[in-house]
Amino acid sequence: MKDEITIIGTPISPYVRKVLAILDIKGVPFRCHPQIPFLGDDDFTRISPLRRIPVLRIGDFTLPDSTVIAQFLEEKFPETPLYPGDIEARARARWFEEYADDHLGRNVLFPLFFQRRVRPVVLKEPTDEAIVDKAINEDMPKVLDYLETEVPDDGYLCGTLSVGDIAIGSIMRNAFWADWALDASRWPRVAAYLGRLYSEPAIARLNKLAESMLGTSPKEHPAIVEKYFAA
Ligand SMILES: N[C@@H](CCC(=O)N[C@@H](CS)C(=O)NCC(=O)O)C(=O)O
Repeated sequence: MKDEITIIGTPISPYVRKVLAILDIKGVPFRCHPQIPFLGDDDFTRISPLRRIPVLRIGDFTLPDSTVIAQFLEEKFPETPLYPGDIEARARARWFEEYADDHLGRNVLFPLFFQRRVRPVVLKEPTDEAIVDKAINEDMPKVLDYLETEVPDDGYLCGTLSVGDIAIGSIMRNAFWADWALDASRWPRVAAYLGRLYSEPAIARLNKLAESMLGTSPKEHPAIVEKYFAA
């Protein structure tokens, strides 16, 4: 179909789940082609010059980058907004999105999930334990100390659920999948906040899908994803 939305990228990626969650919360139908970036062909390079996922495709129109896609989806489907109406809250939501995608991407996702799951499973390379240790013992505590001061007792970072929460929750989830555990006695507000986020139906569904794909062969992924969204 001409107007059908396809998200290219495996739901195991937090950046992909971010845009899938946005589509699901907004009630927009979509398909997902579970591309693994490291296995992309020339066509993938054409639509994603940095060879990263996600990429959105609607007919001949393609758009890379989760933040750019999120803003496009907000403008195209303004119902159920995920950027707050208040200008300051909206700016803060963008800050948390940027903080997650950039800082947590470099200091949480890359050193933990990439080292412990992608390198040994996809790239057949050994995990660099020094990188993992630094992330767990130095960088992650700083992230959690910061978030502990920012998250509210109830609700979300900028009032209602926003793109900032979705971005943070997505990347933190991949840390759990890299056998990292959150010390809830040291960071109780973050633990409660993530618990609320992961109970959001769209986020819970996508996390379940990604969990069912972990440890399976990339060859099986299209069938797993197809079956999941058909159900
Ligand atoms: N800023 C990009 C980051 C996307 C990103 O880094 N995706 C990872 C997968 S989790 C990727 O494609 N990595 C492949 C690579 O860097 O070669 C976005 O928000 O979409």
